[in-house]
Amino acid sequence: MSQSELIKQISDSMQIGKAKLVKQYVTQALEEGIPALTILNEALLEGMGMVGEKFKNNEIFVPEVLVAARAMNAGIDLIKPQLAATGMESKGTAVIGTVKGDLHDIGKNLVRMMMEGKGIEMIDLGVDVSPEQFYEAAVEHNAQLVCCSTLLTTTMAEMSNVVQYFTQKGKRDQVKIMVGGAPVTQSFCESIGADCYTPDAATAAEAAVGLLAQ
Ligand code: B1M
Repeated sequence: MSQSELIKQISDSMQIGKAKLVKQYVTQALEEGIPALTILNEALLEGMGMVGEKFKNNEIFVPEVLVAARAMNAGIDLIKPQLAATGMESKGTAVIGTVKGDLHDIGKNLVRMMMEGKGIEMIDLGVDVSPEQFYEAAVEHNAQLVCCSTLLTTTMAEMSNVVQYFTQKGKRDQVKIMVGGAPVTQSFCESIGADCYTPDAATAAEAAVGLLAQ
């Protein structure tokens, strides 16, 4: 099978939620030397984009999206070691989570992995994380960076609540707050007084290193 056929097989299997096939083809792709980032961008993310389109057009529904998401995670698990090469000195500590009311976690997990790959210690609070939980974890772990993800327009306001909560507690100047996720934009970031917006996981990891070095 050629590289492009293999990439297509991964994407197609993921879109129909065949996790076993995704694992088989991703393993084959890695053995054939296809870089993890190519598998991520050209097969898994591309495929999930198509799932999103079908979901939006009511061609598929939540159960199908869920199995596709599970298949995507199965593929991500296999490329994770290459995405997050470890063994480097810690560059600082960050807490990360998907904001309150939002249960999407694939993008947030990718951001975490990429940041781990840059040597940042990541405290992952999971999904549906309240401003209080972000704050308490940041204090407990002495984190310099707080990373908030959301995929829903209805929960974007929670990011503003996180910024305000740190301000209320008098800790706003001790942490940098990064925001991201499909509906988030640079102007939204500025409007809520967050420190940094990035559109994807790789850029987020680079920006995080920059912020921690400040
Ligand atoms: Co949901 N969903 N979903 N969903 N879902 C979207 C987001 C949606 C756009 C689909 C659509 O209508 N086209 C839509 C939101 C519409 C809107 O708000 N404008 C939507 C909806 C409506 C819903 C429900 C309300 C559906 C319902 O129940 N009727 C419901 C909400 C539940 C809830 O959260 N309370 C729901 C549920 C689900 C599933 C559970 C079925 C599943 C999630 C499974 C999981 O995450 N474990 C799911 C999925 C999979 C999607 C789509 C299809 C794919 C999301 C995804 O994982 N993308 C999505 C459509 C789409 O995005 N095309 C959709 C891949 C992922 C790698 O990308 O998360 O964007 P993303 O992350 C990127 C960047 O955004 C960025 O980096 C990542 C990679 O480079 N990034 C950051 C993310 N966080 C960052 C943080 C940063 C920086 C960058 O700094 C801190």
